[in-house]
Amino acid sequence: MNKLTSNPKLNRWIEEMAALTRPKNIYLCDGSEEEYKRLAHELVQAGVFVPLQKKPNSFWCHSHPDDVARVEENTFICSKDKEDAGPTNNWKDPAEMRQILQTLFSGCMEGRTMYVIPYCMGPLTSPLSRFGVEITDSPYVVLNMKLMTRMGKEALAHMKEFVPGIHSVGVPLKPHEKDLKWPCNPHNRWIVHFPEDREIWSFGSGYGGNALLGKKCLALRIGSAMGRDEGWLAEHMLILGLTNPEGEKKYIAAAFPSACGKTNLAMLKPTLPGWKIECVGDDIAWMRIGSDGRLYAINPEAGYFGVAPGTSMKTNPNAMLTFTKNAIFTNVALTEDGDVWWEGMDGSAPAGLTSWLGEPYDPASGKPAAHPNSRFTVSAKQCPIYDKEAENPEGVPISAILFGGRRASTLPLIAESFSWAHGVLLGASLSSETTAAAKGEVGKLRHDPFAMLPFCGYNMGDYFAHWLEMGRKTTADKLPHIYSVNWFRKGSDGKFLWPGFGDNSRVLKWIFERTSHKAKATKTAIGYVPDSLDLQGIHVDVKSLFHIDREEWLQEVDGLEEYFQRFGEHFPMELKLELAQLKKRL
Ligand code: OXD
Ligand code: MN
Repeated sequence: MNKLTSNPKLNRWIEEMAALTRPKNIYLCDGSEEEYKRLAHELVQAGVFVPLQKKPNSFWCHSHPDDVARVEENTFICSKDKEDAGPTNNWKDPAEMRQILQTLFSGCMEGRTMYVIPYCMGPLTSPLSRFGVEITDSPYVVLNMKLMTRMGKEALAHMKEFVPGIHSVGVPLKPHEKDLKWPCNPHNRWIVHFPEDREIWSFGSGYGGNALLGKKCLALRIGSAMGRDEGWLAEHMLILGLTNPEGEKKYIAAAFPSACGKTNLAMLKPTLPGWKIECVGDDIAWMRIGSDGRLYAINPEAGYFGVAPGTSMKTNPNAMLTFTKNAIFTNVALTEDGDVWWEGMDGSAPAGLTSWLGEPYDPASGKPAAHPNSRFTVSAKQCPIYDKEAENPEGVPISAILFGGRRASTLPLIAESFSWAHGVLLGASLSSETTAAAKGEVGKLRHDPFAMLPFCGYNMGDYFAHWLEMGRKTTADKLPHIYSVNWFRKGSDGKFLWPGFGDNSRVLKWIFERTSHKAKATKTAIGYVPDSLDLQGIHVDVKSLFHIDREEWLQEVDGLEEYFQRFGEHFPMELKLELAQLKKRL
Protein backbone atom coordinates (compact mmCIF):
# COMPACT_ATOMS: atom_id res chain seq x y z
CA MET A 1 0.00 0.00 0.00
CA ASN A 2 1.27 3.51 -0.77
CA LYS A 3 1.95 5.47 2.34
CA LEU A 4 -0.99 7.81 2.86
CA THR A 5 0.81 10.33 5.06
CA SER A 6 4.34 11.22 6.19
CA ASN A 7 3.52 10.17 9.75
CA PRO A 8 4.80 6.59 10.21
CA LYS A 9 2.71 5.93 13.33
CA LEU A 10 -0.42 7.08 11.54
CA ASN A 11 0.40 5.00 8.47
CA ARG A 12 0.90 1.89 10.61
CA TRP A 13 -2.42 2.40 12.36
CA ILE A 14 -4.28 3.01 9.08
CA GLU A 15 -2.76 -0.19 7.64
CA GLU A 16 -3.71 -2.15 10.75
CA MET A 17 -7.29 -0.85 10.70
CA ALA A 18 -7.63 -1.49 6.97
CA ALA A 19 -6.42 -5.06 7.42
CA LEU A 20 -9.00 -5.56 10.16
CA THR A 21 -12.02 -3.86 8.58
CA ARG A 22 -11.26 -4.65 4.88
CA PRO A 23 -12.70 -1.54 3.19
CA LYS A 24 -13.14 -1.24 -0.56
CA ASN A 25 -11.12 2.03 -0.68
CA ILE A 26 -9.12 4.22 1.64
CA TYR A 27 -9.42 7.98 1.36
CA LEU A 28 -7.44 10.62 3.26
CA CYS A 29 -9.58 13.72 3.87
CA ASP A 30 -8.00 17.06 2.99
CA GLY A 31 -10.72 19.19 4.58
CA SER A 32 -11.24 21.30 1.44
CA GLU A 33 -14.48 22.94 0.37
CA GLU A 34 -14.26 20.96 -2.86
CA GLU A 35 -14.13 17.71 -0.87
CA TYR A 36 -17.12 18.80 1.24
CA LYS A 37 -19.17 19.62 -1.87
CA ARG A 38 -18.23 16.36 -3.58
CA LEU A 39 -19.15 14.14 -0.61
CA ALA A 40 -22.38 16.08 0.02
CA HIS A 41 -23.26 15.65 -3.66
CA GLU A 42 -22.66 11.91 -3.38
CA LEU A 43 -25.06 11.79 -0.42
CA VAL A 44 -27.64 13.73 -2.43
CA GLN A 45 -27.26 11.26 -5.31
CA ALA A 46 -27.74 8.39 -2.85
CA GLY A 47 -30.95 9.98 -1.53
CA VAL A 48 -29.48 10.44 1.97
CA PHE A 49 -29.22 14.24 1.80
CA VAL A 50 -31.96 16.53 0.51
CA PRO A 51 -30.59 19.94 -0.53
CA LEU A 52 -32.56 22.80 1.02
CA GLN A 53 -33.97 25.32 -1.44
CA LYS A 54 -34.14 28.00 1.26
CA LYS A 55 -30.69 27.58 2.74
CA PRO A 56 -27.65 27.66 0.41
CA ASN A 57 -25.31 24.68 0.56
CA SER A 58 -27.42 23.09 3.33
CA PHE A 59 -28.93 19.66 3.64
CA TRP A 60 -31.70 17.79 5.42
CA CYS A 61 -31.42 14.16 6.38
CA HIS A 62 -33.00 11.76 8.80
CA SER A 63 -31.54 8.82 10.64
CA HIS A 64 -32.72 5.32 11.33
CA PRO A 65 -35.58 5.79 13.87
CA ASP A 66 -33.54 4.01 16.54
CA ASP A 67 -30.30 5.93 16.04
CA VAL A 68 -31.24 9.34 17.38
CA ALA A 69 -29.25 9.90 20.59
CA ARG A 70 -26.23 8.97 22.66
CA VAL A 71 -26.31 5.42 23.99
CA GLU A 72 -25.00 5.61 27.53
CA GLU A 73 -25.69 1.95 28.34
CA ASN A 74 -23.40 0.97 25.44
CA THR A 75 -20.62 3.40 26.36
CA PHE A 76 -17.54 1.92 28.07
CA ILE A 77 -14.46 3.16 29.86
CA CYS A 78 -11.96 0.31 29.65
CA SER A 79 -9.24 1.25 32.10
CA LYS A 80 -6.96 -1.57 33.27
CA ASP A 81 -8.40 -1.39 36.75
CA LYS A 82 -12.20 -1.28 37.18
CA GLU A 83 -11.75 1.16 40.08
CA ASP A 84 -10.31 3.70 37.65
CA ALA A 85 -13.54 3.76 35.63
CA GLY A 86 -15.45 4.27 38.87
CA PRO A 87 -19.06 3.55 39.76
CA THR A 88 -20.63 5.87 37.16
CA ASN A 89 -19.13 4.25 34.05
CA ASN A 90 -19.66 0.91 32.31
CA TRP A 91 -16.41 -1.02 32.44
CA LYS A 92 -14.96 -4.09 30.79
CA ASP A 93 -11.49 -5.55 31.06
CA PRO A 94 -9.44 -3.99 28.22
CA ALA A 95 -8.16 -7.36 26.95
CA GLU A 96 -11.67 -8.80 26.89
CA MET A 97 -13.01 -5.68 25.19
CA ARG A 98 -10.26 -5.74 22.59
CA GLN A 99 -11.27 -9.27 21.68
CA ILE A 100 -14.90 -8.22 21.29
CA LEU A 101 -13.82 -5.29 19.12
CA GLN A 102 -11.58 -7.45 16.94
CA THR A 103 -14.56 -9.65 16.14
CA LEU A 104 -16.95 -6.73 15.65
CA PHE A 105 -14.65 -4.74 13.37
CA SER A 106 -13.43 -7.73 11.38
CA GLY A 107 -14.60 -7.04 7.82
CA CYS A 108 -17.09 -4.40 9.02
CA MET A 109 -16.13 -1.93 6.27
CA GLU A 110 -16.39 -4.40 3.40
CA GLY A 111 -17.85 -2.73 0.33
CA ARG A 112 -17.36 0.74 1.86
CA THR A 113 -14.81 3.54 1.68
CA MET A 114 -12.65 4.06 4.73
CA TYR A 115 -12.25 7.80 5.32
CA VAL A 116 -9.25 8.98 7.31
CA ILE A 117 -9.91 12.31 9.06
CA PRO A 118 -6.97 14.08 10.72
CA TYR A 119 -8.37 16.76 13.04
CA CYS A 120 -7.39 19.19 15.75
CA MET A 121 -9.45 19.98 18.84
CA GLY A 122 -8.73 23.63 19.55
CA PRO A 123 -6.88 26.34 17.59
CA LEU A 124 -4.11 24.69 15.52
CA THR A 125 -1.26 26.33 17.44
CA SER A 126 -2.71 26.31 20.97
CA PRO A 127 -0.67 24.58 23.68
CA LEU A 128 -4.00 23.28 24.97
CA SER A 129 -5.14 21.75 21.67
CA ARG A 130 -4.98 18.02 21.03
CA PHE A 131 -5.00 16.10 17.76
CA GLY A 132 -7.05 13.13 16.76
CA VAL A 133 -7.50 10.97 13.71
CA GLU A 134 -10.88 9.45 13.06
CA ILE A 135 -11.23 6.54 10.69
CA THR A 136 -14.84 6.12 9.61
CA ASP A 137 -16.92 4.42 6.95
CA SER A 138 -19.56 7.18 7.10
CA PRO A 139 -19.39 10.13 4.68
CA TYR A 140 -22.03 11.84 6.91
CA VAL A 141 -19.45 11.76 9.71
CA VAL A 142 -16.78 13.29 7.44
CA LEU A 143 -19.09 16.19 6.56
CA ASN A 144 -20.06 16.81 10.18
CA MET A 145 -16.41 16.60 11.30
CA LYS A 146 -15.57 19.27 8.69
CA LEU A 147 -18.05 21.62 10.38
CA MET A 148 -17.25 20.63 13.98
CA THR A 149 -13.44 20.47 13.98
CA ARG A 150 -10.35 21.91 12.31
CA MET A 151 -9.79 18.96 10.02
CA GLY A 152 -7.81 17.86 6.96
CA LYS A 153 -4.47 18.88 5.48
CA GLU A 154 -3.65 21.66 7.95
CA ALA A 155 -4.44 19.55 10.98
CA LEU A 156 -2.24 16.79 9.57
CA ALA A 157 0.60 19.26 8.97
CA HIS A 158 0.54 20.45 12.61
CA MET A 159 0.00 16.99 14.12
CA LYS A 160 2.64 15.11 16.13
CA GLU A 161 0.84 12.96 18.68
CA PHE A 162 -2.76 11.97 17.95
CA VAL A 163 -5.62 10.08 19.57
CA PRO A 164 -6.69 7.29 17.22
CA GLY A 165 -10.43 6.72 16.96
CA ILE A 166 -12.10 4.21 14.70
CA HIS A 167 -15.78 4.40 13.86
CA SER A 168 -17.95 2.09 11.80
CA VAL A 169 -21.66 2.09 11.17
CA GLY A 170 -21.30 -1.69 11.49
CA VAL A 171 -23.00 -2.70 8.23
CA PRO A 172 -20.65 -4.26 5.66
CA LEU A 173 -21.91 -4.22 2.07
CA LYS A 174 -21.86 -7.24 -0.22
CA PRO A 175 -20.87 -6.65 -3.86
CA HIS A 176 -23.76 -4.90 -5.69
CA GLU A 177 -25.83 -4.71 -2.50
CA LYS A 178 -27.83 -1.47 -2.24
CA ASP A 179 -26.89 0.57 0.79
CA LEU A 180 -29.36 1.59 3.46
CA LYS A 181 -30.16 5.31 3.69
CA TRP A 182 -28.88 5.43 7.25
CA PRO A 183 -26.79 2.34 7.82
CA CYS A 184 -26.39 1.51 11.51
CA ASN A 185 -26.54 -1.50 13.76
CA PRO A 186 -28.95 -0.57 16.58
CA HIS A 187 -28.75 -3.97 18.27
CA ASN A 188 -24.99 -3.96 18.38
CA ARG A 189 -23.66 -0.58 19.45
CA TRP A 190 -20.39 -0.04 21.29
CA ILE A 191 -18.82 3.28 22.19
CA VAL A 192 -15.52 2.27 23.76
CA HIS A 193 -12.70 4.26 25.31
CA PHE A 194 -9.28 3.09 26.47
CA PRO A 195 -8.18 6.04 28.62
CA GLU A 196 -4.68 4.69 29.34
CA ASP A 197 -3.95 3.94 25.68
CA ARG A 198 -5.89 7.08 24.59
CA GLU A 199 -7.91 5.19 22.02
CA ILE A 200 -11.53 5.26 20.85
CA TRP A 201 -13.58 2.55 19.12
CA SER A 202 -17.17 3.27 18.10
CA PHE A 203 -19.42 0.72 16.38
CA GLY A 204 -22.98 0.56 15.15
CA SER A 205 -24.26 4.16 15.40
CA GLY A 206 -24.15 7.12 13.02
CA TYR A 207 -25.60 9.59 15.57
CA GLY A 208 -23.32 12.59 16.20
CA GLY A 209 -22.62 12.07 19.89
CA ASN A 210 -21.64 8.45 19.21
CA ALA A 211 -19.93 8.92 15.84
CA LEU A 212 -18.22 12.34 15.74
CA LEU A 213 -15.34 11.12 17.85
CA GLY A 214 -13.76 14.54 18.46
CA LYS A 215 -16.70 15.66 20.57
CA LYS A 216 -17.80 13.54 23.52
CA CYS A 217 -15.25 10.73 23.06
CA LEU A 218 -12.05 12.73 22.66
CA ALA A 219 -12.84 16.21 24.00
CA LEU A 220 -14.54 14.89 27.13
CA ARG A 221 -13.95 11.21 27.97
CA ILE A 222 -10.35 10.86 26.80
CA GLY A 223 -9.82 14.61 27.36
CA SER A 224 -10.79 14.40 31.03
CA ALA A 225 -8.31 11.55 31.57
CA MET A 226 -5.58 13.57 29.81
CA GLY A 227 -6.53 16.59 31.93
CA ARG A 228 -6.16 14.59 35.13
CA ASP A 229 -2.71 13.33 34.10
CA GLU A 230 -1.50 16.67 32.71
CA GLY A 231 -3.07 19.07 35.23
CA TRP A 232 -5.92 20.67 33.27
CA LEU A 233 -9.72 20.36 32.99
CA ALA A 234 -11.89 19.02 30.14
CA GLU A 235 -15.44 20.14 30.86
CA HIS A 236 -18.99 19.96 29.48
CA MET A 237 -19.22 23.76 29.49
CA LEU A 238 -20.13 26.63 27.24
CA ILE A 239 -17.87 29.70 27.21
CA LEU A 240 -19.28 33.19 26.70
CA GLY A 241 -17.88 36.69 26.71
CA LEU A 242 -19.95 39.27 28.56
CA THR A 243 -19.43 43.00 28.04
CA ASN A 244 -21.07 45.58 30.29
CA PRO A 245 -22.38 48.96 29.08
CA GLU A 246 -19.03 50.53 30.07
CA GLY A 247 -17.20 48.22 27.68
CA GLU A 248 -15.57 45.98 30.30
CA LYS A 249 -15.48 42.32 29.26
CA LYS A 250 -15.39 39.10 31.26
CA TYR A 251 -15.63 35.44 30.32
CA ILE A 252 -17.94 32.93 31.93
CA ALA A 253 -17.99 29.13 31.60
CA ALA A 254 -21.14 27.19 32.40
CA ALA A 255 -21.88 23.47 32.77
CA PHE A 256 -25.37 22.18 32.11
CA PRO A 257 -26.47 18.64 31.24
CA SER A 258 -27.30 17.91 27.58
CA ALA A 259 -30.29 19.78 26.12
CA CYS A 260 -30.63 22.19 29.09
CA GLY A 261 -30.03 25.39 27.11
CA LYS A 262 -26.21 25.64 26.84
CA THR A 263 -26.40 26.77 23.22
CA ASN A 264 -29.09 29.34 24.07
CA LEU A 265 -27.05 30.77 26.94
CA ALA A 266 -23.83 30.76 24.91
CA MET A 267 -25.49 32.90 22.20
CA LEU A 268 -27.81 34.88 24.41
CA LYS A 269 -29.27 38.18 23.26
CA PRO A 270 -29.50 40.14 26.53
CA THR A 271 -32.76 41.89 27.33
CA LEU A 272 -30.77 44.29 29.51
CA PRO A 273 -29.86 47.39 27.50
CA GLY A 274 -26.17 47.97 26.83
CA TRP A 275 -25.02 44.45 27.72
CA LYS A 276 -23.41 42.29 25.04
CA ILE A 277 -22.68 38.58 24.80
CA GLU A 278 -20.24 36.91 22.43
CA CYS A 279 -19.87 33.19 21.96
CA VAL A 280 -16.63 31.25 22.39
CA GLY A 281 -18.21 27.80 22.61
CA ASP A 282 -21.52 26.10 23.32
CA ASP A 283 -20.61 22.65 24.65
CA ILE A 284 -17.03 21.99 25.72
CA ALA A 285 -14.27 23.91 27.51
CA TRP A 286 -10.66 22.89 28.07
CA MET A 287 -9.13 24.92 30.89
CA ARG A 288 -5.74 25.30 32.50
CA ILE A 289 -4.07 27.75 34.84
CA GLY A 290 -2.13 30.35 32.83
CA SER A 291 1.20 31.92 33.70
CA ASP A 292 -0.60 34.79 35.48
CA GLY A 293 -2.37 32.30 37.78
CA ARG A 294 -5.80 32.76 36.21
CA LEU A 295 -7.87 29.98 34.66
CA TYR A 296 -7.85 30.09 30.83
CA ALA A 297 -10.29 28.26 28.55
CA ILE A 298 -10.37 27.25 24.91
CA ASN A 299 -13.26 25.76 23.02
CA PRO A 300 -11.83 22.62 21.44
CA GLU A 301 -14.63 22.53 18.88
CA ALA A 302 -15.04 24.60 15.71
CA GLY A 303 -18.79 24.20 15.24
CA TYR A 304 -22.15 23.60 16.87
CA PHE A 305 -24.07 20.34 16.98
CA GLY A 306 -27.11 21.87 18.64
CA VAL A 307 -30.57 20.67 19.60
CA ALA A 308 -33.01 22.18 17.08
CA PRO A 309 -36.46 21.99 18.74
CA GLY A 310 -37.19 25.06 20.81
CA THR A 311 -34.71 27.17 18.82
CA SER A 312 -36.46 30.24 17.40
CA MET A 313 -35.93 33.92 16.61
CA LYS A 314 -37.33 34.54 20.08
CA THR A 315 -35.31 32.00 22.08
CA ASN A 316 -32.03 32.08 20.15
CA PRO A 317 -31.91 34.50 17.20
CA ASN A 318 -28.13 34.16 16.93
CA ALA A 319 -28.38 30.39 16.37
CA MET A 320 -31.12 30.95 13.78
CA LEU A 321 -28.81 33.41 11.97
CA THR A 322 -25.87 31.01 12.23
CA PHE A 323 -27.48 28.19 10.25
CA THR A 324 -28.96 30.18 7.36
CA LYS A 325 -26.37 28.54 5.05
CA ASN A 326 -23.74 25.74 4.94
CA ALA A 327 -25.55 23.65 7.56
CA ILE A 328 -26.63 20.04 8.03
CA PHE A 329 -29.98 19.30 9.68
CA THR A 330 -30.59 15.82 11.06
CA ASN A 331 -34.02 14.54 12.14
CA VAL A 332 -35.84 17.87 11.90
CA ALA A 333 -38.95 18.23 9.69
CA LEU A 334 -38.74 19.32 6.04
CA THR A 335 -41.13 21.92 4.62
CA GLU A 336 -42.81 21.76 1.23
CA ASP A 337 -40.75 24.69 -0.08
CA GLY A 338 -37.41 23.19 0.93
CA ASP A 339 -36.73 24.59 4.37
CA VAL A 340 -36.53 23.06 7.84
CA TRP A 341 -39.02 23.22 10.68
CA TRP A 342 -39.28 22.00 14.26
CA GLU A 343 -41.50 22.35 17.28
CA GLY A 344 -40.92 25.68 18.99
CA MET A 345 -39.65 27.42 15.83
CA ASP A 346 -42.79 29.47 15.16
CA GLY A 347 -46.48 28.72 15.63
CA SER A 348 -48.04 25.46 14.54
CA ALA A 349 -46.68 23.03 11.98
CA PRO A 350 -46.98 24.32 8.40
CA ALA A 351 -48.98 22.20 5.95
CA GLY A 352 -47.17 19.70 3.77
CA LEU A 353 -44.35 18.84 6.20
CA THR A 354 -42.22 15.74 5.89
CA SER A 355 -41.62 14.43 9.38
CA TRP A 356 -38.22 13.40 10.79
CA LEU A 357 -39.18 9.86 9.83
CA GLY A 358 -39.23 10.91 6.17
CA GLU A 359 -43.01 10.50 5.95
CA PRO A 360 -45.83 12.99 5.26
CA TYR A 361 -46.53 14.58 8.63
CA ASP A 362 -49.98 14.25 10.16
CA PRO A 363 -50.45 16.89 12.91
CA ALA A 364 -53.42 14.85 14.21
CA SER A 365 -50.98 12.05 15.13
CA GLY A 366 -50.09 14.02 18.28
CA LYS A 367 -46.45 13.19 17.60
CA PRO A 368 -43.78 15.82 16.97
CA ALA A 369 -42.73 16.51 13.37
CA ALA A 370 -39.10 16.89 14.43
CA HIS A 371 -37.41 14.42 16.79
CA PRO A 372 -36.89 16.08 20.23
CA ASN A 373 -33.15 15.46 19.86
CA SER A 374 -32.95 16.59 16.22
CA ARG A 375 -29.85 18.64 15.49
CA PHE A 376 -28.22 21.32 13.37
CA THR A 377 -24.52 21.15 12.52
CA VAL A 378 -22.83 24.36 11.49
CA SER A 379 -19.45 26.07 11.66
CA ALA A 380 -18.98 28.43 14.63
CA LYS A 381 -17.48 31.03 12.29
CA GLN A 382 -20.97 31.72 10.94
CA CYS A 383 -22.28 32.79 14.34
CA PRO A 384 -22.98 36.54 14.19
CA ILE A 385 -21.60 36.90 17.73
CA TYR A 386 -18.62 34.54 17.36
CA ASP A 387 -16.01 35.91 19.75
CA LYS A 388 -12.73 36.82 18.04
CA GLU A 389 -10.89 35.51 21.09
CA ALA A 390 -12.27 32.02 20.36
CA GLU A 391 -9.31 31.62 18.00
CA ASN A 392 -6.78 32.86 20.57
CA PRO A 393 -4.37 29.95 21.18
CA GLU A 394 -3.90 31.06 24.81
CA GLY A 395 -7.64 30.89 25.49
CA VAL A 396 -9.78 33.37 27.42
CA PRO A 397 -9.54 34.15 31.17
CA ILE A 398 -12.53 32.80 33.08
CA SER A 399 -14.07 34.99 35.80
CA ALA A 400 -16.99 32.78 36.77
CA ILE A 401 -18.15 29.17 36.47
CA LEU A 402 -21.83 28.22 36.57
CA PHE A 403 -23.37 24.84 37.32
CA GLY A 404 -27.00 24.43 36.35
CA GLY A 405 -29.59 21.73 35.96
CA ARG A 406 -33.28 21.35 35.29
CA ARG A 407 -34.81 21.43 38.76
CA ALA A 408 -38.51 22.06 39.29
CA SER A 409 -37.95 22.72 43.00
CA THR A 410 -35.40 23.22 45.80
CA LEU A 411 -32.63 25.07 43.94
CA PRO A 412 -32.84 28.87 43.85
CA LEU A 413 -32.33 30.91 40.69
CA ILE A 414 -28.74 31.60 41.68
CA ALA A 415 -26.36 31.06 44.59
CA GLU A 416 -22.66 31.82 44.90
CA SER A 417 -20.27 29.45 46.59
CA PHE A 418 -18.34 30.48 49.69
CA SER A 419 -15.05 29.13 48.34
CA TRP A 420 -13.51 27.01 45.58
CA ALA A 421 -14.07 23.82 47.61
CA HIS A 422 -17.69 24.77 48.26
CA GLY A 423 -17.99 25.48 44.51
CA VAL A 424 -16.65 22.00 43.78
CA LEU A 425 -19.41 20.69 46.05
CA LEU A 426 -21.97 22.68 44.00
CA GLY A 427 -20.65 21.00 40.85
CA ALA A 428 -20.59 17.55 42.43
CA SER A 429 -24.16 18.05 43.70
CA LEU A 430 -25.62 18.85 40.30
CA SER A 431 -28.71 16.86 39.41
CA SER A 432 -31.13 17.39 36.57
CA GLU A 433 -34.20 15.98 34.88
CA THR A 434 -33.16 13.75 31.95
CA THR A 435 -33.67 14.93 28.35
CA ALA A 436 -33.92 13.36 24.88
CA ALA A 437 -30.18 13.83 24.27
CA ALA A 438 -29.59 10.33 25.61
CA LYS A 439 -31.61 7.17 24.96
CA GLY A 440 -33.93 6.42 27.89
CA GLU A 441 -36.67 7.95 30.02
CA VAL A 442 -37.14 11.74 29.77
CA GLY A 443 -37.91 13.97 32.79
CA LYS A 444 -36.43 11.74 35.49
CA LEU A 445 -34.28 13.46 38.13
CA ARG A 446 -30.76 12.02 38.18
CA HIS A 447 -27.45 12.99 39.73
CA ASP A 448 -25.22 14.45 37.03
CA PRO A 449 -22.10 15.80 38.78
CA PHE A 450 -20.58 18.71 36.85
CA ALA A 451 -22.95 17.72 33.96
CA MET A 452 -20.20 15.15 33.29
CA LEU A 453 -21.97 11.92 34.28
CA PRO A 454 -21.94 10.52 30.71
CA PHE A 455 -18.59 12.09 29.86
CA CYS A 456 -16.07 11.56 32.65
CA GLY A 457 -13.39 9.15 31.42
CA TYR A 458 -12.25 8.04 34.87
CA ASN A 459 -13.42 7.59 38.45
CA MET A 460 -15.73 10.51 39.20
CA GLY A 461 -14.50 10.55 42.83
CA ASP A 462 -10.96 11.17 41.55
CA TYR A 463 -12.39 13.79 39.22
CA PHE A 464 -13.78 15.70 42.24
CA ALA A 465 -10.31 15.48 43.82
CA HIS A 466 -8.76 16.77 40.59
CA TRP A 467 -11.04 19.82 40.71
CA LEU A 468 -9.96 20.48 44.31
CA GLU A 469 -6.33 20.08 43.25
CA MET A 470 -6.80 22.62 40.41
CA GLY A 471 -7.91 25.12 43.06
CA ARG A 472 -4.62 24.60 44.89
CA LYS A 473 -2.57 25.48 41.79
CA THR A 474 -3.16 29.19 42.24
CA THR A 475 -4.34 31.75 44.77
CA ALA A 476 -8.01 32.15 45.73
CA ASP A 477 -8.23 35.70 44.34
CA LYS A 478 -7.24 34.44 40.86
CA LEU A 479 -9.77 31.61 40.76
CA PRO A 480 -13.16 32.11 39.11
CA HIS A 481 -16.17 32.51 41.41
CA ILE A 482 -18.46 29.48 41.30
CA TYR A 483 -22.28 29.60 41.10
CA SER A 484 -25.22 27.25 41.00
CA VAL A 485 -28.09 28.38 38.74
CA ASN A 486 -31.55 27.02 38.06
CA TRP A 487 -33.63 28.56 35.25
CA PHE A 488 -36.22 25.81 35.58
CA ARG A 489 -37.82 26.22 39.00
CA LYS A 490 -41.62 25.95 38.95
CA GLY A 491 -44.27 27.62 41.08
CA SER A 492 -47.18 25.90 42.79
CA ASP A 493 -49.15 26.35 39.53
CA GLY A 494 -46.58 24.17 37.72
CA LYS A 495 -45.38 27.08 35.60
CA PHE A 496 -41.77 28.23 35.31
CA LEU A 497 -41.02 31.03 37.77
CA TRP A 498 -38.28 32.58 35.65
CA PRO A 499 -38.65 33.77 32.03
CA GLY A 500 -35.16 32.51 31.11
CA PHE A 501 -33.52 33.07 27.69
CA GLY A 502 -32.57 36.78 27.19
CA ASP A 503 -33.60 37.56 30.75
CA ASN A 504 -30.85 35.30 32.04
CA SER A 505 -28.67 38.35 31.30
CA ARG A 506 -30.06 39.76 34.55
CA VAL A 507 -28.41 36.92 36.45
CA LEU A 508 -25.23 37.28 34.40
CA LYS A 509 -25.13 40.97 35.28
CA TRP A 510 -25.17 40.14 38.98
CA ILE A 511 -22.39 37.59 38.47
CA PHE A 512 -20.35 40.09 36.46
CA GLU A 513 -20.68 42.64 39.25
CA ARG A 514 -19.96 40.09 41.97
CA THR A 515 -16.69 39.20 40.26
CA SER A 516 -15.82 42.92 40.37
CA HIS A 517 -16.79 42.98 44.06
CA LYS A 518 -19.56 45.48 43.29
CA ALA A 519 -22.86 43.61 43.70
CA LYS A 520 -24.11 42.90 47.23
CA ALA A 521 -25.23 39.52 48.49
CA THR A 522 -26.86 37.89 51.48
CA LYS A 523 -25.35 34.85 53.13
CA THR A 524 -27.71 31.85 53.32
CA ALA A 525 -27.10 28.26 54.38
CA ILE A 526 -26.49 27.19 50.79
CA GLY A 527 -24.45 30.16 49.51
CA TYR A 528 -24.62 33.88 48.79
CA VAL A 529 -27.79 35.05 47.03
CA PRO A 530 -28.32 38.48 45.44
CA ASP A 531 -29.45 41.36 47.62
CA SER A 532 -31.09 42.62 44.48
CA LEU A 533 -31.25 41.63 40.82
CA ASP A 534 -31.93 44.01 37.94
CA LEU A 535 -35.59 43.11 37.29
CA GLN A 536 -36.60 46.30 35.53
CA GLY A 537 -39.43 45.63 33.09
CA ILE A 538 -40.34 42.12 34.28
CA HIS A 539 -42.54 40.80 37.05
CA VAL A 540 -41.34 37.68 38.79
CA ASP A 541 -42.05 36.01 42.11
CA VAL A 542 -38.64 36.69 43.65
CA LYS A 543 -39.62 35.13 46.96
CA SER A 544 -40.42 31.76 45.39
CA LEU A 545 -37.40 31.92 43.07
CA PHE A 546 -35.07 32.27 46.03
CA HIS A 547 -37.00 30.32 48.65
CA ILE A 548 -34.76 27.90 50.53
CA ASP A 549 -36.98 25.24 52.00
CA ARG A 550 -35.14 23.71 54.95
CA GLU A 551 -36.95 20.36 54.75
CA GLU A 552 -36.32 20.04 51.01
CA TRP A 553 -32.67 20.93 51.53
CA LEU A 554 -32.19 18.41 54.33
CA GLN A 555 -33.60 15.79 51.98
CA GLU A 556 -31.28 17.04 49.24
CA VAL A 557 -28.29 16.62 51.56
CA ASP A 558 -29.44 13.12 52.59
CA GLY A 559 -29.70 12.20 48.91
CA LEU A 560 -26.22 13.56 48.26
CA GLU A 561 -24.70 11.74 51.25
CA GLU A 562 -26.12 8.51 49.93
CA TYR A 563 -25.04 9.23 46.35
CA PHE A 564 -21.50 10.19 47.30
CA GLN A 565 -21.09 6.93 49.24
CA ARG A 566 -20.89 5.18 45.87
CA PHE A 567 -17.45 6.66 45.38
CA GLY A 568 -16.09 5.07 48.57
CA GLU A 569 -12.51 6.03 49.32
CA HIS A 570 -12.28 8.00 46.08
CA PHE A 571 -14.63 10.62 47.48
CA PRO A 572 -12.44 13.46 48.83
CA MET A 573 -12.54 14.14 52.55
CA GLU A 574 -12.61 17.88 51.83
CA LEU A 575 -15.97 17.51 50.07
CA LYS A 576 -17.30 15.34 52.88
CA LEU A 577 -16.49 18.20 55.23
CA GLU A 578 -18.12 20.74 52.89
CA LEU A 579 -21.29 18.65 52.86
CA ALA A 580 -21.24 18.26 56.64
CA GLN A 581 -20.89 22.03 56.98
CA LEU A 582 -23.82 22.59 54.64
CA LYS A 583 -25.92 20.26 56.76
CA LYS A 584 -24.89 22.14 59.88
CA ARG A 585 -25.78 25.50 58.32
CA LEU A 586 -29.24 24.20 57.45
C1 OXD B 1 -24.49 17.02 23.12
C2 OXD B 1 -24.87 16.25 24.31
O1 OXD B 1 -24.80 16.59 22.00
O2 OXD B 1 -24.49 16.66 25.41
O3 OXD B 1 -23.84 18.05 23.27
O4 OXD B 1 -25.55 15.23 24.18
MN1 MN C 1 -23.20 18.37 25.26
